[in-house]
Amino acid sequence: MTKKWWHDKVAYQIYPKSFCDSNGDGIGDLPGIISKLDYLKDLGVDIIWLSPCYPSPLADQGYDISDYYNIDPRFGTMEDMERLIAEAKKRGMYILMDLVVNHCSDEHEWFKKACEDPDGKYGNFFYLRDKKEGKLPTNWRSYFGGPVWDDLPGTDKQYLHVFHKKQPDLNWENPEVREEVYKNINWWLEKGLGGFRIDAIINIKKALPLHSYEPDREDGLCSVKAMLKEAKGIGEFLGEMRDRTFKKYDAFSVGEVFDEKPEEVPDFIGDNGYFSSMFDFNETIFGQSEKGWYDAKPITPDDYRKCCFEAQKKVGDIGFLSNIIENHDEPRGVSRYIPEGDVSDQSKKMLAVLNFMLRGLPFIYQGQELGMENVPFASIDEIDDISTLDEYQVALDAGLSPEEALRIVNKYSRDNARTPMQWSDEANAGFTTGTPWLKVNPNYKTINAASQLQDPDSVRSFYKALIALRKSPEYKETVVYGALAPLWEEQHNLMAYSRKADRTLYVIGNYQNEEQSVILSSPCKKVLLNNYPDLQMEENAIRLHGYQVLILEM
Ligand code: TEU
Ligand code: CA
Repeated sequence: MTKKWWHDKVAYQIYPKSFCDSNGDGIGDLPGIISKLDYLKDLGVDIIWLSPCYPSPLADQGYDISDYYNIDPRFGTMEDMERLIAEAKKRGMYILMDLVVNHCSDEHEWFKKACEDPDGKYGNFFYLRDKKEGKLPTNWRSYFGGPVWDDLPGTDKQYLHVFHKKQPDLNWENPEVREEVYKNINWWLEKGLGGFRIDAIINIKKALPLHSYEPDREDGLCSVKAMLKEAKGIGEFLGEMRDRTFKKYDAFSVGEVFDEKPEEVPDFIGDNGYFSSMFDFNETIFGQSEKGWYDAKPITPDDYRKCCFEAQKKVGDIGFLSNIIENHDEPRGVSRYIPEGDVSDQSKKMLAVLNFMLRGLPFIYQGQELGMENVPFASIDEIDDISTLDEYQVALDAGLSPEEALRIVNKYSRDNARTPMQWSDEANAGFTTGTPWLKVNPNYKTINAASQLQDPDSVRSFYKALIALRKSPEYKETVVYGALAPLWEEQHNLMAYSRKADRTLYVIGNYQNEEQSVILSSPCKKVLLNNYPDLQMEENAIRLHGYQVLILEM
């Protein structure tokens, strides 16, 4: 594997709407982000991924873009964006934007022109089909519920949207669409961006001709995934995109890739892969059900370990995964991966180490470094997210009571991760002086950045130490490139592995409240990180406290 500039970095995802509001309108913005660059630099962050901040009707919170060459006035101005890139650069940091090109907004001028003249140039920017009474072109169910087809306003046609109806799919088969995408990427890279996170990209290749599949729910529709399984040839688009854009700039690109087959890993992230990296979603998709969130199976510590190791094995040293505990589409990782009732600073630190020390590029989602938790939503009226509103209805339709459906929402809602960043114990967690667009998690008085910055034992201080270890001259090579091998896999509720390069490190986490022991095969030279003040070790036997985690040099 060829070494790349970004391999030894640490990345951080910002959800701009909820990060920091500089002008009191209740919406986070770019000047707010600029004011927090020193906070991120202090933590040890090098790469910052911004979820979309382009002009957007915000039907899907910015993942519906109406102008790819601008900044939404709610988030700031183009000058703010240029200043952000420059200020980041001054601090040795890189900015990534979100590339959302499976679809645009129905308020984008391409779509408006397609409505005006569906048989003209812009009609071919989308998937349009003649409207037939009582029959949809295909029976696919959109990711956000309901059929993927809606009427093209003012015409006798329908258009395809695999996400929300305000997110019409772009027709990647049309070379003119691809040219527009490459032109836009290069325009931003010229501005000095470090690269892109690439949204929902596996959806760009449709199986042609479009047709229906076996229904998988009583609504008579089928998951878009049935079609994606059959779609071949996405590589031609992705390879072309790489060659025409990222490659020329040595830019970083991380793909939101799902369901890749083991034999496709080299194509995606090998030495000349389509992307620099792709996210490991093996843990987040665990237990998913075609029926919906209400039917999902919770993940246990042993499942979590298995998912991480599977992904590591699949990729090996072919390329570099991007490892996450959570993102803006997922509940908070500490609430999901730590058994209920066991969530504590100790267990949060354990989860941090187990994920962070995996081979790959660690991505921290805003607030994760503080151990931010899921939000107790008291009613569905407190929810903004379209996906959650759909899943709530799906649960009700399946016969769950409103109370049960709300419990599911509390567990899986994307809004768990989207509440304002908790900066301090002041009003609205110090996020805004106005009224926040989404409710603040009531636990902000105890979980916030200001208090954790002063506390050497806080979750944030622990993250900072973990990041410093990845960057230390002595251990960098091993933490970044070391081969990973699982340890003591037969032990229940224990996740442990070695990382080997010029040095050998052991990462050991006791994933339960009860103590348990491990026997080292050789003596340990040094304890590099420990989430407890003490270590119970006799000869080569270590008795681990509940949720104790250790990084040892062997
Ligand atoms: O998500 C794509 C994705 O595949 C979805 O399955 C997502 O995991 C699901 O909506 C969760 O409920 C990306 C973005 O990350 C997401 O925020 C957007 O809503 C979506 O694309 C459409 O752009
Ligand atoms: Ca604002």
